[in-house]
Amino acid sequence: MMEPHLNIPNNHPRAESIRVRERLIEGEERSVVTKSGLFAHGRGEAFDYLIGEASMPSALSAARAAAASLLLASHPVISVNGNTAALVPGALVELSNESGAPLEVNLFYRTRERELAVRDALLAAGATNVLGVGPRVATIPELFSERRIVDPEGIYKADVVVVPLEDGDRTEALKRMGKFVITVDLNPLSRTAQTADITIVDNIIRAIPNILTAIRELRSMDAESLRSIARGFDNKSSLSASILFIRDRLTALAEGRG
Ligand code: PTJ
Repeated sequence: MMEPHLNIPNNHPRAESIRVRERLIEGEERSVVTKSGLFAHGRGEAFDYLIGEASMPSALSAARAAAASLLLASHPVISVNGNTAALVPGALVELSNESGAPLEVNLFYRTRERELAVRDALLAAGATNVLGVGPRVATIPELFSERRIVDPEGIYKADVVVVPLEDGDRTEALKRMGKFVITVDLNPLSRTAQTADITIVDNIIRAIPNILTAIRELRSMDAESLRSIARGFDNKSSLSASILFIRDRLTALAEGRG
């Protein structure tokens, strides 16, 4: 266990946010997180400020639709990158157990060292089987980043893929392969957010536990009721609701009503 860099007093107004940052910095030192992951987190933090660091109603509905889609899937898979492994390893393992979706390491900045570091972070959090680190043969067509390399038993044959903090190119490539894509992205304007089938505009720290809660609630429902929840979700309307929520919140703050 690495020494924490800072002793953050509990009464510091930004204590939780600083602790989250520390998790990423420690993750970077263990090669779980790539340096670009630190920048990506900063971008996410800025959007989290705008939404008020709490799950918006649209994010809760999106998490519920994601839960229904995972319960209906024949072969769901959860793609794990450096940031998600550093921030929510335990919740990812729980989501994998509850949904039956295996975890697959899939990195934009892929090195053997990072693959193993991310796998180890998941194993340390209780995972028993992690895909994406063995000798892989499958590739996503027309994709040129390292994210094209996928596990033939995982993302390659999946019908539903959870890809949090994703890049737009791969989301588009997964869609072209006929996958149903669920993402988590604090930026409702990102290409991934706009391309996915379900975008949860929320911090991954809140979004994965929200999907878990919804799975536990919906688990006893029959397939037809689950299908009606999944079909009743429209990503474009949900993204619009997120953007309008931010607009209304900023208006209220600007007028001293926040
Ligand atoms: O571990 P690797 O090599 O796979 O690399 C991971 C990163 C995140 C560096 C890589 O996927 C990347 O460069 O992603 P992007 O294109 O920067 O996109 C990341 C998106 O996630 C941005 O839209 C951020 O706003 C958003 N984001 C950052 N932190 C969070 C977040 N969304 C939800 N929760 C967060 N904590």
